[in-house]
Amino acid sequence: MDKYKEEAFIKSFLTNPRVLLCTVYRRFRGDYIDALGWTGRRFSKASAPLRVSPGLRFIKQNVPEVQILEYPLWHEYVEKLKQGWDVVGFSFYHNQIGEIREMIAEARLQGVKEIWAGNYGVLDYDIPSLVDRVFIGPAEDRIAQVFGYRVPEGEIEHPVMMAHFSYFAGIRHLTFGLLYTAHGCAFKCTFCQTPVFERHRFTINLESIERVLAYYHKMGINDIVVLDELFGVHPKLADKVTRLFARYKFRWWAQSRAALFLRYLDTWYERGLRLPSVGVESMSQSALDNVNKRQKTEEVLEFVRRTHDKLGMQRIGFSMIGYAGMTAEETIQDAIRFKQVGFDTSTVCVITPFPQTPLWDELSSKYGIFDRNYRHYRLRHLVWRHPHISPLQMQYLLKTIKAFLNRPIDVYRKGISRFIWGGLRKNPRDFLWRTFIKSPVASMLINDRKQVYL
Ligand code: B12
Ligand code: SF4
Repeated sequence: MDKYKEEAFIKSFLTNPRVLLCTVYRRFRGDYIDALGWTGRRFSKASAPLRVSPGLRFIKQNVPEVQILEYPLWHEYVEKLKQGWDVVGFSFYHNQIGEIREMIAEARLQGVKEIWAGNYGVLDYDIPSLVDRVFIGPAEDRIAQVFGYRVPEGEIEHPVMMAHFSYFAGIRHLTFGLLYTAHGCAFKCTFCQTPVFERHRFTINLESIERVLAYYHKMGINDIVVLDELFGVHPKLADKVTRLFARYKFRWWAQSRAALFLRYLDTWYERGLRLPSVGVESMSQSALDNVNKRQKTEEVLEFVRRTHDKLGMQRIGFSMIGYAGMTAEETIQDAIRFKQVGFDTSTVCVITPFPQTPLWDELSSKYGIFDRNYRHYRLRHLVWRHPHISPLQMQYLLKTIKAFLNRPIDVYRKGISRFIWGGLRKNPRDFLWRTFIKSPVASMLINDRKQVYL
């Protein structure tokens, strides 16, 4: 804590409000967000239960006066409320609004006077009428001001946050260190809320990233997941961060655009990139242009071609179905073209209009959004009146295309041949040691729920 922050903390100590920030509750003990929920999990039992909230960890790291509660059971939440709070705030996504409404009602019942709402769920049009204060975008600075100091955008510090991963049967095989290096995006895809939610673009404080990476290394972590939507869009920062990845010999996963991966491919591969994920969306150029993706299908083909011989690399492609201009037959043809591209894992979701996006405006005015059930906003349901496809047909298409894209035999064959065989060929001793001994042992010893602030 710097001197200014320390003085402000001491000065405001006696008058500080008691602030509790909380995620959605869990329905039962084993109920967490599965970070792999978007893959065709039928083919594999791989899972990654997310038991930490990146948003809340970031706030606590930078504003230590708040208390955070991550994925409590309902009774734990009620008990916590009884401790008496001036403010209770909630961090949630759109699909969790139903549960958050129950939590708000309980907090009001217990006499909490001020309720805050943060994270992407707040873009829903009903939220301002349910809470006293809405926070759109990163909230560290605005919350710090409640305690009498500031956290300027470029000085936001990174917290420790980790997620366990299981290849099968829920047994812990490795633990990912999570990293988030930059807020905001310069693109404006019509289906995406990021341009509305994150109005400023800025990077996370580099020294704090260094501290966190050193800590992950000390804990025996081998694998890093970069949560950024568009890794590489800040080249200087990406260069420094990837050098650190190389120093610690991390294997890392990042999502970005095909064009950005192509620009840095060889350097990043040498520095440990093993799981690049690309938002392909569709292999129809007119569908891409209609959602303003600003991506050429040739860039995707080029990406897959140039990564083909990279030993140990698993390439993941994300696609969407339910474009207004496509019939069921055209949707299937698009899926066939997507499979032919040759990603090692291909994922598919249903186009879903989220509040305050251009897509929401377009679909509600032209066709009508008939399904407002929050739980259906998980990219698996057709919630608007598609001109050619019914909701039931869409369910069937989603199921069939998922199965078609990821036939178990292909997934295991490619997984084994590219990741395991590729890793073994590149550096057998190191691969065996890190994948089958160091990672699982470290993972058994790590408690991801423990809050660590460096
Ligand atoms: C990592 C990630 C995930 C992870 C982890 C999510 C998690 N638990 O936080 C996983 C893979 C699990 C995931 C899943 C999904 N995700 Co997601 N995800 C992201 C991603 C890439 C980064 C989020 C992140 O960690 N950011 C870093 C932290 C520091 O930022 P933050 O969370 O925004 O928190 C800041 C502010 O929001 C605010 N804040 C947060 N909480 C609170 C609380 C209070 C009280 C206050 C005051 C402020 C505040 O301050 C924080 C610090 O600055 C975003 C895209 C993006 N650019 O943000 C999409 C994104 C949030 N996901 C999205 C979607 C659609 C989904 C899924 C529905 C997809 C699916 N097919 O199921 C699921 C739903 C998960 C669920 N609830 O069941 C959408 C929007 C979601 C929405 N509108 O509800 C996004 C925006 C992607 C996109 N561009 O469309 N996701
Ligand atoms: S989908 Fe990705 S590239 Fe497009 S606006 Fe959203 S974050 Fe930016």
